[in-house]
Amino acid sequence: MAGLPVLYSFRRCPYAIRARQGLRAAGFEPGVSLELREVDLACRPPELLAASAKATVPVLVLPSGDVIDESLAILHWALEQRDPQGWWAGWRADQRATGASLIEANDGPFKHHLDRWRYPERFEVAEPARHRAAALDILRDWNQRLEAGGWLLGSRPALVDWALLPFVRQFRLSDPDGFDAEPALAALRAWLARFLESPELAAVMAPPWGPQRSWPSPHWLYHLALAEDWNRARTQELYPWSTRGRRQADVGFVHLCRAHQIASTWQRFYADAGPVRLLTLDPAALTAAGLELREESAPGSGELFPHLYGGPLPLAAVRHHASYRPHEPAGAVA
Ligand SMILES: N[C@@H](CCC(=O)N[C@@H](CS)C(=O)NCC(=O)O)C(=O)O
Repeated sequence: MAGLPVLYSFRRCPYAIRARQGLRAAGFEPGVSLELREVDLACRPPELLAASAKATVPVLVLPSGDVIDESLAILHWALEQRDPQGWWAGWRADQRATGASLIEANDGPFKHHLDRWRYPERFEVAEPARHRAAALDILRDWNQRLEAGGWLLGSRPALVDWALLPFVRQFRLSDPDGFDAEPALAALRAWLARFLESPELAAVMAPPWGPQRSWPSPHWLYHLALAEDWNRARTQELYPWSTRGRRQADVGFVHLCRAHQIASTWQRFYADAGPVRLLTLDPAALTAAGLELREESAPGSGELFPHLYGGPLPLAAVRHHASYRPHEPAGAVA
């Protein structure tokens, strides 16, 4: 997929949803005119860190090498390419300015209060209800605007609607019953309900826009493990396996693979196994632990695979572990 814009995204992130919606509206299609790389924020790929020092999602890397690492700027870039639904085109300067100030209120105070209400421990907030009340004040203001035409700037959706809706969705998801019972929000609820049922949202939450699994980086190494072996290893602080049913002490090395070899390795050795975990390994941590990586051919495959020599797999080099299935379940909107 060389030569395509690359979008680093995180399925549930409202900023990333915003960017995906804009790119989709502009006619981009993952796997065709854009490469989408789903990111696990607990284990960001080195390619994302190299593109953007702040490494938040979304980040768009253009074929020219230019990097856009703000969701709003990605939205604007997308609509500059094509804007068939008039999210930006056709609005007057004063309407655009109103939209910009609403986005400022969303990305600033509304998100601030939303986060502190949702995650009081993380933000060391003593009275989360105060933050919910402050966010509701902002929602009531938006509700008034929506009463006239059903959309923030009038009777059809504009960029500002798509920019704010993922955040209002997040607010409702935090306490759906409380949100649904809130007085003076009827127009806003109708606006959000249309969004929640829209093909626009469904499309960006399901593959290929919203994959369930993270993008495997060619800079990392991988190891498939039976979930029961991995769980035991974590309690015993030792993973003694080389591959399924064979110990490192007997084989002499640990079988690893690269990003493009994960699915075929699973197919060959784990297809009939129970739950399997995919371990993501940092090669630098392996060599820092005094171990040696050798590229060796695997009998029957005609391919070179990385083999780890010098001891069992060090748990400290495992950057991430997640359940692995080669085929993704259908993406639910959650
Ligand atoms: N201003 C940024 C905010 C993006 C953002 O904060 N994304 C979150 C995920 S929802 C993130 O990457 N958080 C990780 C971090 O802040 O390190 C934008 O609009 O793109």
